[in-house]
Amino acid sequence: MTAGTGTVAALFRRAFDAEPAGFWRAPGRVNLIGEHTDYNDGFVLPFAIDRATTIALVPRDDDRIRLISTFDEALVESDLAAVAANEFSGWSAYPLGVAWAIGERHPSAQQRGFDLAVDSDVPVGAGLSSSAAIEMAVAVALNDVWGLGLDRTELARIGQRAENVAVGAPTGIMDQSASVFGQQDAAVFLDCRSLEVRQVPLGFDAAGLVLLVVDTRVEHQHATGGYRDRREACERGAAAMGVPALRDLSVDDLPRARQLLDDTTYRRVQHVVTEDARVLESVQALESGDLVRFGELMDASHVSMRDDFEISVPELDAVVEAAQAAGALGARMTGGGFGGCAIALLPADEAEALAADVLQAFSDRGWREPVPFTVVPSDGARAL
Ligand code: GAF
Repeated sequence: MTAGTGTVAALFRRAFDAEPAGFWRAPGRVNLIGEHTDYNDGFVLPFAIDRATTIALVPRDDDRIRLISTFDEALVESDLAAVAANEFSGWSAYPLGVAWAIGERHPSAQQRGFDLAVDSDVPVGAGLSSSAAIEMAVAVALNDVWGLGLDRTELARIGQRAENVAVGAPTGIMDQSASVFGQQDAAVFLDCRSLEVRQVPLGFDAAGLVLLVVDTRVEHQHATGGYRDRREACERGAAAMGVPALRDLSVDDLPRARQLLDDTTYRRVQHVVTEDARVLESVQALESGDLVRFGELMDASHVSMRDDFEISVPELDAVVEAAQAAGALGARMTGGGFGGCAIALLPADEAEALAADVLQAFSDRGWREPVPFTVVPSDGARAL
């Protein structure tokens, strides 16, 4: 048996009384820097983490689809006609949405039914892209068993389309790209307009550093509310400035933006424009081994998200403040915001003390107990 497939293999056998044709795995992600820049055609720098969704799948000779997951162990039944009609409910929207998006983007693909079991250790609702992990595991698996021959950029596009249409969350392409392009010890530098990818070596381990993630357990949703509102503000700002996307503005355009835009829209625009610049400078800093400068950029990114984009929450700010007090090189919230996780880059031998400080700070304020853990940059979606 392939390492780490025991749970999903057992579930598959129990549910379908058969052997899977194979196993596939796709990771979640943290974003090091570049938040809410992806849907503005800008730059992002996430990495794939060592937490992933593992699936077992067998293609069928008919059109039936059966799904089961370790989340609830309830069998979901569907078929290709329901998929083509975009009819999904609950968690099955992620895997079935991928099948739908393949059909939409590649009408000549020979689709057949399948039996699928899913297991994941990416925390759900924590902003570590548990959804992209399922989407990309299913996308690489169907690419293999249906013989589609699609490249990784296309698989990421399919995942994003599933998320946007089947799940209904107006998200960008960062999370799916991180999940398919991840590499050990490297971040994924993505230009979200050209979809060009470059792996940026991180060298945290060699420098004696770790990336600590703190899941605040403040839950967020991107299908509704603040995420959609921020995206609309960015589109309004770009239209008022006469550009296709905020990517097309530089910091030199900000004085004009301040004159043209209302205060809130201006601050949303200022975040995105300065964040794109911070991503580019971060790549330079990391490639020249200047981890101190990179840490400063992380801190500045958090301030921009807290004050201008207004997507932080007190729990995320508290983690960042505790990290800075503990001597982290840098710290920031990561992901879409309104809850989820914060990250801190700090010496490995100080991570435990910071985790204890954070637990104490949350307990003092009567907040839900957070979950701190370290992550390492890992390989992207693949067959096992
Ligand atoms: C979420 C979205 F899914 C991404 O596309 C991205 O916009 C991110 O929030 C914010 O940077 O993870």
